[in-house]
Amino acid sequence: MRTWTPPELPALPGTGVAPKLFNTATERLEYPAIPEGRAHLYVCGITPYDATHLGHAFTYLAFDIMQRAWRDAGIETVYAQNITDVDDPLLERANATGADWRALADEQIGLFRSDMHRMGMLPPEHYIAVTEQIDEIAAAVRELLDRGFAYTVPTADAAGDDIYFDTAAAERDSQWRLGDVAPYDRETMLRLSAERGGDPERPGKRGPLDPLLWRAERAGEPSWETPVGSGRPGWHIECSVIARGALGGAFTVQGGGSDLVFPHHEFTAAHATALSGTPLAHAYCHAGLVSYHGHKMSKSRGNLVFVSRLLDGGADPSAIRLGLLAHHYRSEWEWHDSDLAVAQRRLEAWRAGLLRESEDPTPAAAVVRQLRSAIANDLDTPVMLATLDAALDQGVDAPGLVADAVLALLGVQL
Ligand code: 5CA
Ligand code: ZN
Repeated sequence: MRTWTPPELPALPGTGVAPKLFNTATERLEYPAIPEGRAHLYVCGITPYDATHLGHAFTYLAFDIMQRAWRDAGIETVYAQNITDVDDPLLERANATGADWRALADEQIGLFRSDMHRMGMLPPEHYIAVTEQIDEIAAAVRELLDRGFAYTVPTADAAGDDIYFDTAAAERDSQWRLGDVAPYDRETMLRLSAERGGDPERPGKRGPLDPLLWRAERAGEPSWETPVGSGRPGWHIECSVIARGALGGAFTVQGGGSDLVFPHHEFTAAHATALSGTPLAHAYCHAGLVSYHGHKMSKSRGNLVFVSRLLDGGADPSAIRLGLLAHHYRSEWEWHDSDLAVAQRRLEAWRAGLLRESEDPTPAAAVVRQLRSAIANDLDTPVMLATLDAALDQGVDAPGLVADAVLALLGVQL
């Protein structure tokens, strides 16, 4: 899929250091492996309806900042993102509104692309829709069947069988173990599976957590003719195949919002390990979930604040970025409508501070050093913002350097 034009990214004097990142899988801060100085990042993309809300923007901004940190440290980045452009909730929305699912997806992908561009987000080098990789995904399902990691479950309402991943077989015959990614007990996994697209109660499965790999064609649903029958792929195998196809084995970071830890990232990793014998990623990083009006901002609840509406209403994209960056990417927090005005005031204060004549200006080189040390500490943007509040309140000796650092590391235009 087409992406969007990259934002300006000034080079700063000297180099930063590679960031230490919190790995969900080990629950520790780590330096994930970056072979040959190239960091490979996969971030789970949108299901294209109700895009782009501030929860989405917070997650994509976290991984935008991660790449800015790597680039400033002299590390090249290769970024892949998917689009889940065929999936139950998208089809349900299209049915409910009488829209064609393909037209809905295309319109929302266009809106997301425009929002990402306006927000100054670094675009992925590989931007891949599920519907562009059906053959590759079906081939992976075929291989899982052939190697005993998958089984069929008969259907009452379809001509063919559904296909499921055999969790117990994978634990026995591959290097993957349930819980490798998600630090949860079994009871929590069962609850999350039911809440997040799984079907632990479905009769005929070998294990309740076994996830769907292939859904046989149902009347009125889009489907593709493949070597595993006519139908469409399950959710986790899509990201597993797209990520490995774009980035290869054991890449640097698998990312997304924390609602994806289980079952999505657990089974994305399980499928990849069963297929390739190597882990999917060196680290699994997750952004905290943004709430609004007391609940997680979600399409199902409808409590959404759209980036495009804020921008169309005259909001400065840099102010929206500052409103989000005021929270550490792993924190769970609530957006209040007043947050935008607070961020706008901060942005204006910084812009004024840049022009301030001072008797005793803060050395810009020291500001850059402090920004680099904060971003290297698990992308600590609240500390970066506090550093800039203090420095710009006092005035700086080299405003151009500070403006470049703010643009390069935070994507905020002063
Ligand atoms: N298509 C799948 C991933 S393969 C999906 O989760 N799509 S999504 O449109 O629901 O979400 C897109 C991204 O935004 C995901 O990484 C998700 O974890 C993240 N996200 C969704 N809601 C929130 C929220 N309220 N706060 C923070 N991140 C969120
Ligand atoms: Zn995904």
